[in-house]
Amino acid sequence: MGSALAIGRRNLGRAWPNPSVGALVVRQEPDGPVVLGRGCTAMGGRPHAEPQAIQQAGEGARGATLYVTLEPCSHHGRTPPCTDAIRAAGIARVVAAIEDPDPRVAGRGFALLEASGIEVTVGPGAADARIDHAGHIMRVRQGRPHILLKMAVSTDSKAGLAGRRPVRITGEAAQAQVHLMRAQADAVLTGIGTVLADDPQLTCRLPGMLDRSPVRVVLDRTLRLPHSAALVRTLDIAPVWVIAGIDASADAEIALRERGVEVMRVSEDASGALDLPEAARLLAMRGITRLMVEAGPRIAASFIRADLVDEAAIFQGPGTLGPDAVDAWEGVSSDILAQTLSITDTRMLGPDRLGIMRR
Ligand code: AOF
Ligand code: ZN
Repeated sequence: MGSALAIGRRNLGRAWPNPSVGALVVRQEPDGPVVLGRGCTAMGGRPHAEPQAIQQAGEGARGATLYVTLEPCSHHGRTPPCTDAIRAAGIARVVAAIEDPDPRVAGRGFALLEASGIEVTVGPGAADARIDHAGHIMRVRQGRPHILLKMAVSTDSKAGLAGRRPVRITGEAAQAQVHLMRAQADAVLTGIGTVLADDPQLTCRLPGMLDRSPVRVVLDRTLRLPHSAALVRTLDIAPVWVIAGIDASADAEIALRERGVEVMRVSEDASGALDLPEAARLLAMRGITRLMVEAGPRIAASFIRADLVDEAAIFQGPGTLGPDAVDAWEGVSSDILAQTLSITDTRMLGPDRLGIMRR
């Protein structure tokens, strides 16, 4: 199952709207198990993992065991049910990490397999599978993506210098990790303030991985996104979706659309800011399962206050920025995060410490 999970992780960030599932066809030989086929949900979600692993195994699949990180689907969706392919191939046993919460499946896959005399085991690798499929589970159960908040903070809990002068908080290894996280996200969200101040690309610039760049989402209530922004100039690499308020200028929307930027609108909350739960629902409706928030302290604080942070990646650099610098937590104490999330992993990336917190 560990191998199936590793294969399944390959398409995190590009299998959406589907989960990135891993599957292995294994035969027990006298001198140990032999892997006959491997599969991972393809880009855009089709084909599913199981038929690919089964096809690779060919005739060898007859009587073999299928390891899969999610319950095989039983519904006629964009592809025929995986349970059909498993039965037709003569697989004798299916070992799955977790049940698929999609209401079209939800246990029916297992029931169908058992009804055709296939032995079913559920549970090995479940904890890891719940993390890998967190986006799918959240989208199906709550109608919003799994949200990862990325923050870079100094030792004195500052996020940047006042007056928006650029400052480097973390080093190269941390930057590479951020780019890897972008690759594994379906979409990365930032605010128009960050776009105007830093002009980021939000692409994945690890060598050879530009094509793993996520959809770039900008919260831009009044449609101030300049056509000259790096985001707009890199539309050939990955899409840009702008979330605007209901009252934003229609002319600005048309002009951005003509440049190839997608514009969507959400209502404003009582404080006049964009309604974040509504924005999250909208992104899920468009198929986003894994959202990474890479924004300034104000947006980070709003996501925390709205209880929309499922996972936090806090990169802490070794330096201090001093009392005049911008507070990383904008009045929301990081203790609030500690009330809903707990630290599951810490590691050093060169001089920087990365802490991962999860629900
Ligand atoms: C599997 N194997 O590799 C994946 C599954 O629209 P469709 O037909 O692609 O179905 C989408 C649903 O299939 C998705 O919501 C999830 O429940 C399941 N994903 N199932 O058997 C796979 N990616
Ligand atoms: Zn399937």
